Amino acid sequence: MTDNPDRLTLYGSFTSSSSFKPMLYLSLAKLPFSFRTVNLKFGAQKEDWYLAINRYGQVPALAHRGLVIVQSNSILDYLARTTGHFEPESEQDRWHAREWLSWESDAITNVAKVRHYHRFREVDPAVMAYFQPLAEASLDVIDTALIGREWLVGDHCTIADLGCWGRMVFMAEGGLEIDRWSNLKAWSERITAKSGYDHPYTLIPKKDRAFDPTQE
Ligand SMILES: N[C@@H](CCC(=O)N[C@@H](CS)C(=O)NCC(=O)O)C(=O)O
Repeated sequence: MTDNPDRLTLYGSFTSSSSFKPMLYLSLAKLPFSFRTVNLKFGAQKEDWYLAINRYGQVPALAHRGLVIVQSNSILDYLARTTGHFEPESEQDRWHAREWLSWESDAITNVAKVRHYHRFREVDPAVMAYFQPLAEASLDVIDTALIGREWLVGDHCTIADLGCWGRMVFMAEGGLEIDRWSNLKAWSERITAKSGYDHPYTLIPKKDRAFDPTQE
């Protein structure tokens, strides 16, 4: 696939919650883009061609108009700024959404860790005993923040919702049952009901693919 520099190109993997976040944005916003798969199972993220794109050797990465953006929350920020979707209305709320993204990379990342240790890498039980309460505490924070509200910021779905939900989307694979958090569950159902939503294993292709929603 030859990448046109004016076309959004997302690099990612279907098992990756970090990849799901920008993928979800692009799918819900119905934007045209190209997807390039980076096979984590075979270590493609550490190959020279990909390290030249993402110095951290991780997915995702976004290429657009000669720029390369890495780190899923920076990508969400970039997409919101350049395409205008899922961006809060007021200046204060735009910062508020970005505060959530910064917090999620400290806190909800523990949900991703618990899932990773359940699903991909067996760890000493003491490691799990450390991360599990941190993961649960982050879900408690989201659940409490959603009392009496539909969305984390303002009155509509923003990058804060996509970033936080996207990172916790595999929580069940970590043994974290969503029924325990009723506000969080109702919020997730508002997101999953959106046109263009699908589970990461379905939404994120396993091979390179072009998405052209207006032509489909
Ligand atoms: N803070 C990064 C985390 C990225 C990350 O952890 N990516 C994982 C997949 S979810 C990855 O590439 N793992 C493979 C590796 O680290 O070698 C982000 O939000 O983009």
